[in-house]
Amino acid sequence: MDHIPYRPERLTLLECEARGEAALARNDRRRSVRFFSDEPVPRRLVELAIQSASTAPSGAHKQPWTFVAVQRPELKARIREAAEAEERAFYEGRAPDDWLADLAPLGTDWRKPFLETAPWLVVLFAQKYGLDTDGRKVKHYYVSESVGIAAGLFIATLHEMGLCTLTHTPSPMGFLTDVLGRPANERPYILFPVGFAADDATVPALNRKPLEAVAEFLE
Ligand code: IYR
Repeated sequence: MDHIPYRPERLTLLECEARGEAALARNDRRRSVRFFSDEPVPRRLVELAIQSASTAPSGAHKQPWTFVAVQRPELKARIREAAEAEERAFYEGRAPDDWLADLAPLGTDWRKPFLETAPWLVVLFAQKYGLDTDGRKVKHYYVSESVGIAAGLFIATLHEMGLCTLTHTPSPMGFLTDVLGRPANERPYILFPVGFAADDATVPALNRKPLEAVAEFLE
């Protein structure tokens, strides 16, 4: 592959800090949302968030992800029905007590109305391997790391755009493969409802760990 010059914007250290402060302030205002407005979101906005996410670095630049953006009400209803069946089994039996205790402050339960209220459900699939044009397998590397980074960029871009989402992982998520007719090389990674927050949306009053608790500097 050719190598080409790369000249990223060089800021002064003061500008670097100001940008960092601004990014922190903006990211610190982001919250996972479970109460969505049913206001439609233009497809172009979802396209932008997906394309932005797809700039993520990936193992050997294999870009091992597929985003499936669902707007059709009948598909959203099928996804809700299947997700709620799994969630019900989780909350009413499968979940260990300590897990339920950890979830109690979030106030979640098996009901997932947001899966129909949000105008879009974007399902991110991780490709365990790729397929070339002849249908031969292509090796993928560091798939969960790569897809996790793409998920982070997707969330950050939606937030930047004033849209909201939630990293929803009904477990197990195999039903998404069936409902969305995905190929055998893809496994569901995260289900993102996407939309504007409801006017009366609430979020748990949680705190973020301070810098000292999440970082260690060895200078
Ligand atoms: N998937 C369930 C349970 C759940 C699990 C975790 I870990 C969370 O951070 C939140 C919820 C649900 O969506 O309710």
